[in-house]
Amino acid sequence: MFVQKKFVQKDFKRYTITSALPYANGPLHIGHIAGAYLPSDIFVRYLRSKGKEVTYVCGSDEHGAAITLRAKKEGTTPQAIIDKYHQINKNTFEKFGIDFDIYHRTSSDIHHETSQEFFTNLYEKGEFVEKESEQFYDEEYCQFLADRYVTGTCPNCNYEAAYGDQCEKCGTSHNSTDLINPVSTLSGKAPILKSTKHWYLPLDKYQPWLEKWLIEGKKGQWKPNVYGQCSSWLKAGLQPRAMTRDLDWGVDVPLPDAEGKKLYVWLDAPIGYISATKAWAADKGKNWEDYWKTQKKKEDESCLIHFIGKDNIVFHCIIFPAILHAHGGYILPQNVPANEFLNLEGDKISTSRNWAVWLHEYIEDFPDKEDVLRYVLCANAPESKDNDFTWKDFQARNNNELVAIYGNFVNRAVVLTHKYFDGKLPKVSAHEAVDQEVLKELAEFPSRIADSLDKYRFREALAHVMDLARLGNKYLAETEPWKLIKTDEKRTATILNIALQIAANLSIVSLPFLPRTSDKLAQMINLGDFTWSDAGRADLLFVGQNIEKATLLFEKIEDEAIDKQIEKLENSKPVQQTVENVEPQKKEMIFDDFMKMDIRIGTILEAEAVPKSNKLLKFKVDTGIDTRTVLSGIAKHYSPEEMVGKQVTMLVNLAPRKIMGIESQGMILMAEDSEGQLSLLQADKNVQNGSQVS
Ligand code: B3M
Ligand code: ZN
Repeated sequence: MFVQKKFVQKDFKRYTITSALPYANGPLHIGHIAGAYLPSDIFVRYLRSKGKEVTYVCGSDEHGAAITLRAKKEGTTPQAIIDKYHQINKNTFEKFGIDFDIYHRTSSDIHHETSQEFFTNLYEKGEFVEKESEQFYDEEYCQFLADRYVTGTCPNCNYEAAYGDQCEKCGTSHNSTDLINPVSTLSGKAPILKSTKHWYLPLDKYQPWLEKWLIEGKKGQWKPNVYGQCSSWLKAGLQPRAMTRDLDWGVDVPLPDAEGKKLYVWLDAPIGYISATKAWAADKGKNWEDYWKTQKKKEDESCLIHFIGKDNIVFHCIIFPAILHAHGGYILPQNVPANEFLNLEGDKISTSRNWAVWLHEYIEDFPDKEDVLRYVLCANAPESKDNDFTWKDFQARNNNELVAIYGNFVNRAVVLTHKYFDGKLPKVSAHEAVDQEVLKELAEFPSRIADSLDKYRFREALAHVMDLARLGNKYLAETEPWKLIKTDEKRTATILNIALQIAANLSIVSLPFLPRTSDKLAQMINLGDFTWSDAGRADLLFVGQNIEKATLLFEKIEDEAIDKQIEKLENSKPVQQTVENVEPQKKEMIFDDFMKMDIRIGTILEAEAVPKSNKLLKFKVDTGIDTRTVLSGIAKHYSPEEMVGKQVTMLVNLAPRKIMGIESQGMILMAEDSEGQLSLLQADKNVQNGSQVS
């Protein structure tokens, strides 16, 4: 666990919370959720439960090469791509209970205007450096290669598939011409260099300011993984970064001499948080500036927090703050609690390899179990290092923790109250030592959980929540009300009252993590409108009030459901087939022997059965060299009719042989499997007869 020595959670009166804007180029998977969405949603629900004013914004990032490349891959337009995935992702977030105030779009007019206003503001202040420079260009596609259009070896860590603007492995941001062995993702060829004009943000100029604000100001407050990355970039020295691109998709550069130029997606995307807030505020009759602008009095300023994955650190901690600072009048992030990556079954999550648990599929496969996934992703969150999600762990955490601890405790307390007290909250009489002890411990939980949450230690906070359920179970196990009822009804009443007060507390403190469960529990015990500050009290439920019949908060997940998921994943892997009775490899031969064989592509002109043979077919083949007769033992596998017109692969310089009185002038090549099934070897497209095979 990281140490935050100087950490002091200042109390802000207003919070602006953002989650990274996912590219609208594909659906969401558990890695996204664990990184930037679940922690923020937990934090927002916690702040709201404390009565804080919060606006929580997110939306689709709809610009950049991520979108245009996807459109190319799906054979459609960028507009069709963003419309499709924006809707899918918006629905998925809603269904999963990620409670944004707005899920906006960077293709909206208000966003284009807002980001152009930023550009113009910086331009007019002379903050940009205008520079003509050589950039990569694909000659075949007649296009400059911005960002993801070019890949190559990272100059920092040698990762071979780094993008033009960023290496996703080590997180550094670079200029595309820094890449080693660059390759165009359009043509697959090495690009040429061509001169073009762009506007650069002189990050080197802001270095001293960043050192003061970040290195001095955030020490001990920001998570070590975030702070560490930032300090090493600053140590290496910042370089100017182009803020414009030669592209035909994105926000236009608002200058008269900038035909065909767009804003760099990483300039406009974070401004998307501001435009989302503007759209939300306009709708709600609020003033967006309260959430983003500096105020006359420091204490009136909003607390800005960005939740992101580690690959976005440089943009949120260095580039965006530099832009906000250069613009002026804006608050800066108080914290950027970035998470590391979540792996899946020991392997990196990958969209292209379909190695992922897709959220929309989870919601379908496990209806009403959103909280289970929230629980597992939080309990296992990649907070300080990369972590692994496995289906077995998912099942174990559900069955052994949610069902056996949380669900079991609530169920026992509610069922016993119905059994002995007709579903009415029984009265407390004198407290015994065991009661005093449990009530003292109960009172300590809310601040313990809050303390972890204030430090963005979500796993730890959730573990405390589960400890409260454990405390409840332990209390029931020690006091044994099911035995006591026979001899001491008064005492049993006290115990069940206390147990249900613990359950009421459990509902309050688990609300940020398990919102649906918290709600279900609150309804079951008829808990009134309480907030975080009420947690710890033992009088949240009133003597005589109704307790509803117990319903299960969690259900056991059987092996079958888990095996199905594992199988689904396995099916997305290419399988290595090992065949048992495959023919052993023949003796090694030299290249010259291979070169002696003259193999050509030919077309079958005529085909007929050979009389008295059930194996042989006789063909007339156009070999490109001549037309000749060839016999082949494939009568059991192909009819003469289906062979006519087919292209075949043929060994043409095999010495002629007489078979059943007919001379065969070559051999048609075939694959034979271990069961003796034959199939023709064919070129994968029509080729000229006489083409040589080598
Ligand atoms: N769309 C990159 C990503 O999805 C980018 C985040 C933007 S946050 C302003 O990882
Ligand atoms: Zn790298």
